Amino acid sequence: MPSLNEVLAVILGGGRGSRLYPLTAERSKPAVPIAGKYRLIDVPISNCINSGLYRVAVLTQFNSVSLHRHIANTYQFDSFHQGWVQIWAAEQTVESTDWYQGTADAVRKQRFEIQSTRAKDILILAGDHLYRMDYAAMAQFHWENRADITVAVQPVPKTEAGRFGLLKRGEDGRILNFAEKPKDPALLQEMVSRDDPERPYLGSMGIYMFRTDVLLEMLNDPSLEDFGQHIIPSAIQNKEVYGFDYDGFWEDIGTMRSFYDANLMLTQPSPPFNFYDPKKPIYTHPRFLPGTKVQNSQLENVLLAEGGYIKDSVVRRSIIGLRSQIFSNVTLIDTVMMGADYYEDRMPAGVDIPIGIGHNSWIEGAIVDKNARIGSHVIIKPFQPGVDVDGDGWVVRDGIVVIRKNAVIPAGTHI
Ligand code: ADQ
Ligand code: ADP
Repeated sequence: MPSLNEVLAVILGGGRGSRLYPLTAERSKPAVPIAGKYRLIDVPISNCINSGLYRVAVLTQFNSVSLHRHIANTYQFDSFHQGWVQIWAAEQTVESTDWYQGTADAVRKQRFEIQSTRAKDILILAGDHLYRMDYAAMAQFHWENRADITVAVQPVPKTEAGRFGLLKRGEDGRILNFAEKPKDPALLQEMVSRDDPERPYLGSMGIYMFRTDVLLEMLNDPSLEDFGQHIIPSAIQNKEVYGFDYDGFWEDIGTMRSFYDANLMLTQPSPPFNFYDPKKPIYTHPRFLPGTKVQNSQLENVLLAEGGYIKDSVVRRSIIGLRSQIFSNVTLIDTVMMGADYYEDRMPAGVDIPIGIGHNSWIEGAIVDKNARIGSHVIIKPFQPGVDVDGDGWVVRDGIVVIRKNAVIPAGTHI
């Protein structure tokens, strides 16, 4: 049986990142902050570490400084592990002047790096999922079945079938058919794999384990650009493909709505996903910040990160990120406040609003990106789902108001 030391994890860090724009305007998607003190990339990397998988490559199109800093400051293994976490950014070479096209193309462009690791198997992961999974169990299953490809699958209800790649599993456990996000009723009927009428389908989680030689051989065909659309459907024809069952909490948080909902879910008394698990923690950059000081305020279902200050305010169902400053008489509801990168000793020239939220402001249904300066007497209310608007320093995406990183929202603004 091979060992996890012979497996390379490759995390798909995102294409253009347009679905999370403007959170991805100045950073790559893996560096987007989540849950007040983490970044999206901490989830799959922590799953790798907790599974005993210590070689991790993050593929990204956007080579952002904050992602580099975060990886360099957080994921350094000691000399007993021989592990590493590297960023493989899209680069132009003599051979290729294109940036990554689809997900498989992103991996193809790094085939020499992959070969140089001499890994026997490659675990392909997405960078925008919230879940905890033991990849060691998946690897064991892959090796026991002598699979070419193993796809992590979960039960999917009828209402969500169109969002997933669906797999049809035969008696012997092998995958016989695959349809990427099918809509056609006849095809959907054909893809039923489970007896359960509530959740009759097996959906691909976009998590794949490949024998390295099988993957590299398939990538020789330049028409196969995307895992879901091309590689997996083509593999069904002539490769041994198996489905590995997973039935825990799992959420794709790559859209503004799902990202927002997943953050607010964490403020519930017993959320279905918890960042804290003593056996399988989610790791992040250690920071040595003091506790957040809360003075004369009312907090209800709040996830509060360190280093902040809240005075004479009311906060409900919200995330308060690192170094957040909330001044007096503020009402904050259903909001994801990402916090600040630094404490400022003095404001930049021409700016008279400090980082944080000014007095007498009402902020509801928003995502406030890092280092934003919201003046006093500002009112922000959510829009109807589906509404998109572009403003100065803010946008509305699917009804959620997003205050951009470093934005200055003048006193008295109503959004
Ligand atoms: P999607 O999530 O729709 O479906 P896709 O948009 O290709 O697939 O994204 C997969 C992952 O790759 C995401 O984390 C994304 O950010 C990243 N990514 C996309 N383009 C990239 C690029 N050019 N370079 C680097 N990273 C990139 C997939 C499968 C479905 C499955 C769902 C489960 O295709 O079959 O059901 O995932 O969510
Ligand atoms: P985090 O603390 O969220 O992990 P980073 O690793 O990106 O975030 O750290 C915050 C970064 O902001 C640090 O690199 C810090 O040097 C930088 N920083 C500090 N002061 C300022 C400033 N005045 N303007 C911009 N960036 C600053």
